[in-house]
Amino acid sequence: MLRIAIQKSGRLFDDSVALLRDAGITFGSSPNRLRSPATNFPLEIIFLRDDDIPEYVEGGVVDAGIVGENVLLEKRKTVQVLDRLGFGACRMSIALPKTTPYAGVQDLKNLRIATSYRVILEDFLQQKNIHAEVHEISGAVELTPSLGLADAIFDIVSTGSTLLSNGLREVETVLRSEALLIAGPVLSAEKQDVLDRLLFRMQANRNAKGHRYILLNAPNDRLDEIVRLLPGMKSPTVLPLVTPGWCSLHSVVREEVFWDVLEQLKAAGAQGILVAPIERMIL
Ligand code: PRT
Ligand code: ZN
Repeated sequence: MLRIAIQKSGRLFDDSVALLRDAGITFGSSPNRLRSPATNFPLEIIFLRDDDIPEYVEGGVVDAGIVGENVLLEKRKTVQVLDRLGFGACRMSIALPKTTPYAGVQDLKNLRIATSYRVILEDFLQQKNIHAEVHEISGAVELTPSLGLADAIFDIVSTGSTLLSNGLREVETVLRSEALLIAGPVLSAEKQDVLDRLLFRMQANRNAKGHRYILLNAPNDRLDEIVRLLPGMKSPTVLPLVTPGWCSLHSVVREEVFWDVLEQLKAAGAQGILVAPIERMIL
């Protein structure tokens, strides 16, 4: 039985639950639950505040967890990062009041910077050899300059609208973050096996999302050219059509290029092109 911690509520909750459910795992996730055993997989889901997850994973209270990279870096815990999950994307930036001039990091010298992420900020300042006064506060960091409590802030930014509505502008991006799957430094063989099965399922889903299934009819004399456009997983499947001189071709195409490939296929004489989503894909 593997124990995995996910955020109890907040920005990572929905995507974390969806990630596990898409991997075929069934469990309850009602808001007042603290733990929930999966009914069809040797997994127990523990619901925690995101700030606690790195420590619980490091200490072996849970075996794995889903947490923002920003939180992991701030907590400085020793864990394995097994996967980058592609959700919870944000950046951590230094922002100044719109009216404060800024020419480069040197302008941060001796400023009072408010943040909930002291460790990450201090690392950055040290790396740049800048002395500034770091004020650690637990919330509403963006209000501190207008209250006269700080000259600058260091905080999470995603759309930037919070900064904008507080009269602030982003001047340095220190970190780009997304949700990570982490695990303890040492796991038993049995737990590692469950984790590998989970990773396999997550990978199959991710591959499927990044690809489309494509079917088309091709004139035999243009087949080589069309096959070159569609390398597929190994090579495309080609089947003869009843109509002489034509065949049907099945393949997969990468999501990010599929419109370009479609245009090229049309130009190469392909007809009756069908593109379908893929549910799972194992390479
Ligand atoms: O209760 P718990 O401690 O578990 O949750 P929390 O309140 O500490 O965290 P939560 O749920 O707000 O965020 C969890 C994680 O989501 C963070 O650690 C990040 O990894 C990630 N994430 C992604 C974000 C954002 N985007 C984000 N925009 N976390 C916070 N924000 C804040 C940001 O600070 C700003 O104040 O959202 C506000 C809006 O951002 P803009 O730029 O879109 O206006
Ligand atoms: Zn938190």
